[in-house]
Amino acid sequence: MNNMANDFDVDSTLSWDGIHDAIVTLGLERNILELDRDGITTITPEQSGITPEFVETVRHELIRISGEITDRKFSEEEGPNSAIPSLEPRNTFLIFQLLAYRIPQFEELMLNPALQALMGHLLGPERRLSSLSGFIKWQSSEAPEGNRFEPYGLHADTPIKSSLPLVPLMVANSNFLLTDFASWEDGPMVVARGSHKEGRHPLEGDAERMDGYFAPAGSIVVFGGALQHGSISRMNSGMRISINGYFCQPYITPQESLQGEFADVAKRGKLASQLVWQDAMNGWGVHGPAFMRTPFTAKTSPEVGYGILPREEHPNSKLALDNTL
Ligand SMILES: O=C(O)CCC(=O)C(=O)O
Ligand SMILES: [Fe+2]
Repeated sequence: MNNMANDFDVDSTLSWDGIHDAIVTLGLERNILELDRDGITTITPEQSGITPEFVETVRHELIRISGEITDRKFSEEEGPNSAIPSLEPRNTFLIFQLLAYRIPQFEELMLNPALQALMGHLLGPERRLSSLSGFIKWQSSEAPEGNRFEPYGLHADTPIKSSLPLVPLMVANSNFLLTDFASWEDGPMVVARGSHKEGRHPLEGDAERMDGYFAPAGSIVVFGGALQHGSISRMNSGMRISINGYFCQPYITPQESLQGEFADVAKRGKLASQLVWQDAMNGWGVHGPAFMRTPFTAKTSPEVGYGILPREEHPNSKLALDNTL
């Protein structure tokens, strides 16, 4: 990381004033203007402080995981060593969910000061992580047909039918590029610049106004949930790799269930704890909410069967048995 990003306390982005100051301190004014005009912007490695070594380490991790998951050998230059028939001819694309469980470097990425300053601008002080996924593409054996966007159709990331450009937004996304997205053949993301102001999801006819969005490896591309976008098949040999960090408001159901699983990450500070839902007031699993774990006994623990208490032993059993109520 560069010195400015390195010394920056990301917990300062837990207030609107702090977010404002972070944007100025980290020199992100151009990005704010682009988010307003286009709905999308790129954080350069100079702004994020992300080093080429970090990019390389994470890229290798994702290539390794690609092979592990598909039981093949992947290389950056060639993709998989044997075709995956169910994905041919054009869906030569994989998303690995739950990357926070798979690679230790996710913390450094998620807590990057420039990323959190822009996410703060789009989502405000209450933002959380929704999901962290690896996006992998390799060469398609056939070109896309006509104007179709494959393997990833046109959409806006907002999870409900309306994509109202609320302030702050419901969701916002970031793509950390681990390879260069330099030409159409690389299979870049496509975007309708300015469409974040329209408050709707794209229709087939919107394909015509999609531009390719290009940026070099090491960049973090940031866009709000109302932007209409998609991506196209890769026609070059080799791999196209990114990590997509999706953030949301606390009132949105996150894509991944993270609560209670990242106590170690939560120790890194208030923002880290909030992002992994450590303090969440809702969405808990069988162990109960983080703020008040259910005092199960060995007999009643979820491991031996959730809901094991017979109804008549329940403290309110008199009420439960009174069927006149
Ligand atoms: O990178 C892609 O291919 C699509 C990305 C996308 O739609 C997203 O991150 O929301
Ligand atoms: Fe998307």
